[in-house]
Amino acid sequence: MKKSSTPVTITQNSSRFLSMGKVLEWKQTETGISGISENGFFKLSVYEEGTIRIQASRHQDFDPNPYSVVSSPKKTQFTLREKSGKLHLETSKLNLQINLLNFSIQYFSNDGKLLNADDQLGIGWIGTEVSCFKQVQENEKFIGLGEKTGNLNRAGKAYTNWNTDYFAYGVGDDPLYMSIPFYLGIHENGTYGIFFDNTHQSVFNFGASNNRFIYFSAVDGDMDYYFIHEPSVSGIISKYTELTGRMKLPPKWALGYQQCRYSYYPDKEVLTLASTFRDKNIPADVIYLDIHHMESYKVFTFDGVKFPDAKGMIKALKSKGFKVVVILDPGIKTEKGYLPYDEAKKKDLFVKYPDGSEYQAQVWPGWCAFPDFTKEKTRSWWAEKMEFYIEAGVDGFWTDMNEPASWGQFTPNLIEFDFEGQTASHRKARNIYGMQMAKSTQEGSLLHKKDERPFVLTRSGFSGIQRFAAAWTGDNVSSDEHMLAGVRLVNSLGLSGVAFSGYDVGGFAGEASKGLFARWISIGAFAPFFRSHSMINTNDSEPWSFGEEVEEISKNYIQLRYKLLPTIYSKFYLSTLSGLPISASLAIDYPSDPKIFQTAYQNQYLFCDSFLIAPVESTKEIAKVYLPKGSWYYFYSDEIYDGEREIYLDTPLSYLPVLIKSGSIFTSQSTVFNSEEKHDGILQVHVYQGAEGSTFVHYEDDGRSHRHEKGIYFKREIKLDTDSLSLVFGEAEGQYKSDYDKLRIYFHGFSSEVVNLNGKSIKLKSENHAFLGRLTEFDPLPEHNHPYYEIQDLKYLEAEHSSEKIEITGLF
Ligand code: NBV
Repeated sequence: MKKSSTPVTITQNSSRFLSMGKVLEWKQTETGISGISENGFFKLSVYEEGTIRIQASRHQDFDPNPYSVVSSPKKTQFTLREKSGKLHLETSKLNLQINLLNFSIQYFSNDGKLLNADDQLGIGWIGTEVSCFKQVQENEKFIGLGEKTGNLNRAGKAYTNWNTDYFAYGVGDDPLYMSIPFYLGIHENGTYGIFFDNTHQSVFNFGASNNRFIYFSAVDGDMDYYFIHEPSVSGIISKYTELTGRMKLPPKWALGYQQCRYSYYPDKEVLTLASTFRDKNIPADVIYLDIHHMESYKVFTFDGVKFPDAKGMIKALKSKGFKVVVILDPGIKTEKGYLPYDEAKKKDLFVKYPDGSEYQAQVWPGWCAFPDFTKEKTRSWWAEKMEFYIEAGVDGFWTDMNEPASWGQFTPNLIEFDFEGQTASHRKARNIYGMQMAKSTQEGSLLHKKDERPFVLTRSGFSGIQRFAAAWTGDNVSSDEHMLAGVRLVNSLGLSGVAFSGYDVGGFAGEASKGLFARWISIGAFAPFFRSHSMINTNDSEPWSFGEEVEEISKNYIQLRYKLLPTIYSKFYLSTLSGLPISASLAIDYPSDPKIFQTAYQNQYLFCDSFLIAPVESTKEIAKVYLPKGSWYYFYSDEIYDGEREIYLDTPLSYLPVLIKSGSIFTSQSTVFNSEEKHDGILQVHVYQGAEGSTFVHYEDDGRSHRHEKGIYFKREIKLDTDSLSLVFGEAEGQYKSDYDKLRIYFHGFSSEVVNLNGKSIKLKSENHAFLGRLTEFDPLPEHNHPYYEIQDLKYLEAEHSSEKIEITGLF
């Protein structure tokens, strides 16, 4: 194209839509294209073959976005040519065609299929509001967007990203606490992802109130989005998390059961709580101290009356095998003489009005000032202050109210944040505030406990939050619909890069019925983050608070969680490498199966790859479950079902519908009562016969330090090959000695009586195997007996467990 010397005319503050308009100039750059159109500046950068960043701005200097993206463009081959009024940018995976008349872009896969196309309105502005309009492809489904209520398929609805403190939100309400402006489009031609890197309030409209387009927009800032195309949904999530980062391996105790309440106090009550878990043989790892641990809700204090010897109490909890997590709220009481306030004021670390005066709002402690977590100096100050808790023996941190929340819930937009030295108003900084508080808290833990992996749990966050914290879905309500909505929230967070998340089991607000608590805890046992929590002034809500039957059901499922820790921990490890979720919506592996999007089945998910979980209301005794392709084993009895069909399953409260994918492998261990307790030394390996095999990665390390980063781990692949009918344990990698000295390999669905172990013929043993214990029959009438499932005559093999290769053949 001929270079134009026409200067760009920028019309300010138009109240009408102003599109990019005609491209006036463009040039090839090292990583892509940059240019000028009638109404804006643009830049396209090839990050890698399948990832292209598109920026459009009213200003020559594009807005820097310092928070979410942690990777830079990789050196990637691409070609650029101009043909028939279009610019063609091509990589080995993508072919972009940019219309020079209106800067609208079409995205094709390398085999020429249209993946995504801008509406001819393309990108444009109304005042400062920037939008990108896109056509909808036939039968297109939209998934992701993080912590959003509603259906798995978001088509037809619009969502706002504006981090909001929302007590007892409704199951269709929006926005909630965390914003992740990333979604995936799925249709016949393929799958793609779009991450809109703009921290301002944004809207994603997937076709609400119009039949022409979908769009995403933000109240200010640039159009700055990443288009990601890979052949699979999982490939796209992996690339998105390559851009925005992945979680670090959490301490193993954070995968155990956690007990919370607003609030447990005084110290005696906390100690009794701990003893009750131990007395009742209900496994648990963590007890939380909510806001009543503080003196007048002042962070970095302990209430001297409720907790006269906090250190001593924490020591006693530790001796019972408990870890302690404390809540941290950002609001700092504006009280002269209260050191954290005086210090932060003196050091100029608070959020301010544009005239430099301190911004104050009311929260728990009364009038508060707010640390400006978008400022490096504030983050290090906060991190240093955390010594107070760590010195007392606290193990983990829970950042709450970090939207930030305040009474009135209407923060004035003019207040200012440092934004890494590029001062920004609340409009730009709000959505990032919670994530920076979580970052600073993670840094604090690392600063004072150098050898320990941090655990931070956050309510608020933005794209990239997975690098710093686990997330929970805030103040839910004790109801069946909330229980199921929580599953969808967690699955959606998983689609959006946040693998480590959970909900308040039992519901935060309101009262759970016996049945609801029982069902919820059984579902929660299959959530990445597993914690019960409840609101002040509600009934007790511990696993034993709902009577003997619910206590036994809870115990069964919590014990099962601990049996499955070897699988869960291994999956967490894999997730640190791939960014893929622990609880995976079926849209990841079965995106082209329309059934999985149906209301009846959209809550189903795969936990740790092998477990198909079908969450079901507490009031249902029978449920319809959809089995995707393949065949599936009823977890508790090994009854086998063909896939691609709906089945009916009995769903007594004591048996959540769980099915195991044929051909898969998982590991388990003997019951332990906290994650650090010694098991019996036997690694149980469950192998399921199937048409297709699989590879399971078994991973171990010390569970708490950073030594695994220096190679002190034990890792091996266990492969079921259905062609050679063999099971091979590859030679183990790493310098950690496995915690297991024996193997017990269970063969589900196989008929072999004798197998070959490293060339030696071995006769298999067998047992009746139960994953859950039998419930006590409290009612003397036999017709009220609880169902009980065992796998009859399950064949198994015992072997030594070392790091050497093991080969088992002769399976059929
Ligand atoms: O700190 C009290 C609660 C906490 O228990 C809950 O989990 C948070 O989401 N917090 C909100 C503050 C007020 C709740 C009404």
